[in-house]
Amino acid sequence: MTNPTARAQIGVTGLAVMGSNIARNFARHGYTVALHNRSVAKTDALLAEHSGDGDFVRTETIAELIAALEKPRRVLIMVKAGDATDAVIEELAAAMEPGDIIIDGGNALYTDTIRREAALRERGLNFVGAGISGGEEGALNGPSIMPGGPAESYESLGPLLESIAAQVDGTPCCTHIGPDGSGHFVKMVHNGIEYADMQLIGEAYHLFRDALGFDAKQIADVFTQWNTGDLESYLVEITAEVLNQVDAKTGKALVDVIVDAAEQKGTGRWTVKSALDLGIPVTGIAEAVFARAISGSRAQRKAAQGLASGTLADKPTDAETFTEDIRRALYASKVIAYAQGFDQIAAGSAEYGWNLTPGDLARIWRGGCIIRARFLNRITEAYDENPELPSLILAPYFRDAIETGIDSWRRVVATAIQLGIPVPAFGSSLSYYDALRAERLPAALTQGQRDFFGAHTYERTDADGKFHTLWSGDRSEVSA
Ligand code: NBP
Repeated sequence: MTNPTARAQIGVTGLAVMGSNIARNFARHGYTVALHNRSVAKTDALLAEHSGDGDFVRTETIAELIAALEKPRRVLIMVKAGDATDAVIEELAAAMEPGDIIIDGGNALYTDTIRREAALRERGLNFVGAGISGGEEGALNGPSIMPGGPAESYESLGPLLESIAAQVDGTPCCTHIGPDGSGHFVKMVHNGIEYADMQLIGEAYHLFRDALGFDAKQIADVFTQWNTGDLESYLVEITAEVLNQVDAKTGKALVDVIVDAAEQKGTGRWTVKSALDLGIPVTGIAEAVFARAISGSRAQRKAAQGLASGTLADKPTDAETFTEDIRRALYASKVIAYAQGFDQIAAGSAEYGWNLTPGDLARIWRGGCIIRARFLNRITEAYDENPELPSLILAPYFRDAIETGIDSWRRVVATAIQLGIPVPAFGSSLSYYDALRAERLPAALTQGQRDFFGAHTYERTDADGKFHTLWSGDRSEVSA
């Protein structure tokens, strides 16, 4: 007999900022949503404030939550990532039946998702690790959703997720990413790219402030202007808003009274750790993570103030030209950051056998998420045209964009260095580009050194095989 109370299409457990907004988003799209939170107060607060959003079922225990759901049961977990997620999964799994679906929408580490998916599969349950981007606002009005897990579960779950996701040109910003941890892996790299994008914008701001002497309002105006062109994006848009904000207490630009020490929750760090394991140079993302760490080393920074700068160059006098140089440098560096992120996705896909489609990822990042940008249409087009693209910078559009901006990019990096302004992301992106296009890198010397001290062997330009030299003046060479 059908349980008459089992009428909810989806359950949400974990009703803090993200969970409550996603639950409301489901309800606004006509779904009956069973609500659960460890402490009932959050459930009741949601119902008190937002019951008008749609049809909710209030539950106090996991048993009640499970009983409120139609089959196959679908429960979205939106709790703090880590141990809390494991605890909630265990409680849900114990109460569920084969074929039911557990979705983890938190920021889980993808290797945890791989482990959880395997364990739940053994128990006949479907586990979907879904990356969700867009913060509080996106969760309510349409996030970008990156669900991994078994393809069968997407048949039942996909339509619900696609209906609450952001929509761009009639396409939902949600698609089945691939097996097990792929959704959270892709979300992790998305966050890494977000770090790089924010760092590059920060460096541009720094140059405007210290190389051109612009105040926050002037810089805000530049970003507002840039948001009408190729750089149009959520991050550029909110940069202008942040810079325009006036502090109610002092009347100054708020940005000038905020402590200059950036925090991080860890997804950028995860991206870099994973890239190191995969052997992929995500220099822009790594520099962004390190730049936040430097900014947060407050005691060290205080102690280092007043250290010699050396002789600094004069500041640029033609503000208009230098502004355009910065715009081009920002665009080119951003292309590099995305190219590196997509390289990491390709490497992760190969390592774990996920068979990911890069063009689809760019497509679902066009709306809802923090890195949404006009630019992503170009990435989608590039991968649609050539899914096997060896690097995004080889796609004709991006190749041309870099060619147009290369002189500006070099001027910006050189000027910043001569003025003592740190530009780690602009600089490392340019070095990455130069390294990639170099005909001959100094790595031949590195190989010689490695063979010298460790007999690690090297390859020759004129013969196949591995070689080892008996160094120290002896010219003999032996095949390894
Ligand atoms: P939080 O990450 O602040 O987590 C708070 C929620 O976790 C509350 O519902 C809390 O229940 C529950 N919880 C905790 Br803490 N320990 C628990 C346990 N042992 N058992 C059961 N429930 C437990 O919430 P959030 O900021 O809404 O984020 C939710 C997830 O979404 C996180 O994984 C986050 O990384 C991810 N995310 C956040 C954003 C964002 O912009 N904030 C964006 C994208 C993804 P309680 O009320 O009883 O304490």
